[in-house]
Amino acid sequence: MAFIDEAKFFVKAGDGGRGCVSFRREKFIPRGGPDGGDGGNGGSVYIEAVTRLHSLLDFKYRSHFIAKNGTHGMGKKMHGARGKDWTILVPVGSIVKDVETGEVLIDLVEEGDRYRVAQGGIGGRGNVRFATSTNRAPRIADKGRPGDERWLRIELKLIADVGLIGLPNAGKSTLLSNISAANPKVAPYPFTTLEPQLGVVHLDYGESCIVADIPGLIEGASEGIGLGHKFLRHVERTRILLHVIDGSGFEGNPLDQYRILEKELAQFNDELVDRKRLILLNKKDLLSDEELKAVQETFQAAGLETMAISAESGAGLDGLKDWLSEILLEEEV
Ligand SMILES: Nc1nc2c(ncn2[C@@H]2O[C@H](COP(=O)(O)OP(=O)(O)OP(=O)(O)O)[C@@H](O)[C@H]2O)c(=O)[nH]1
Ligand SMILES: [Mg+2]
Repeated sequence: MAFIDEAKFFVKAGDGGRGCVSFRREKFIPRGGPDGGDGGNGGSVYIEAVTRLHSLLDFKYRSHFIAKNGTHGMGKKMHGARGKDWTILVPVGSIVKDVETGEVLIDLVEEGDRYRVAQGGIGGRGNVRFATSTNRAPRIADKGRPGDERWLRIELKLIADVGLIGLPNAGKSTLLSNISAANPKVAPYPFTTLEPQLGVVHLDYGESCIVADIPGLIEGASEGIGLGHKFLRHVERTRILLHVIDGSGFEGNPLDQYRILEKELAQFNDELVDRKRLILLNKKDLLSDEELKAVQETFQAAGLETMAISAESGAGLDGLKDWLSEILLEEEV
């Protein structure tokens, strides 16, 4: 499932420090020569890709990245200090464009890919450098050059690892909001989610995965009924499906809800039948222990793996994350 996350930001490299005009003044040396040092170079702004980031969230909080200016040169031939560079860390898979021209500047495909997006200004030369045989006491020095500045756009195509599927009102969005920082709309009626939503779920050992919540699916979805069909193609690329079922909403055979939806998935793309999946019996808080046990046994008897959770209260969600960690790590081997 691919989404484009994007942000606009401004980068400014540091200006070069001014060169210094100064003359040596020492006892017993009446007319010391020039000794003004050069200004330091301004810091540059870099962009570097890291795998541990998965979103452009940081750009929501900061849109200006300004590297330090070089300091001015001083007497006694002391050069100004270099301005500190600024490195902006971004997720692997980001591309950066120049806002003005629309030109793609960089495509960050691997961890450690690093590019300079604004070059620091060169420091000005101190008066020492202007001394010649005819002008031994130059009173001139360069100003530092200004650092580059420009507006950039960053775009990131996110691929979800896990897809949440289920009938409308099953609690998919509630689940996403409880396991990630995403904030999808939740409401006690069907078809609340109109557009797919993504969330990053943090797992053990610093691992994380991206979970996609899509609008609820209904019978006939594969033929275009309801909203969900439009987004089914997105779950095609996920590695794991979490089939969320409203455990409290059974009338008749608890497997019916499950089967309706699985049939739609299979009709849409029969490869989805073999996709790793877990059935989440949600809203377990609304069931008595006996009811829950009965439902779970029905699924088990059909050879299906279930986990009972309450997306709302959070019960069972640690277990769900452990399960995800295990499967995702396993799959990477
Ligand atoms: N009691 C209880 N209510 C829950 C639980 N999880 C979700 N709900 C409620 O169920 C209703 C539907 O939740 P949503 O998360 O919007 O359901 P959804 O599956 O995203 O629905 P669509 O977007 O329409 O497909 C809301 O009123 C939630 O508060 C739960 O674990 N226990
Ligand atoms: Mg929803």
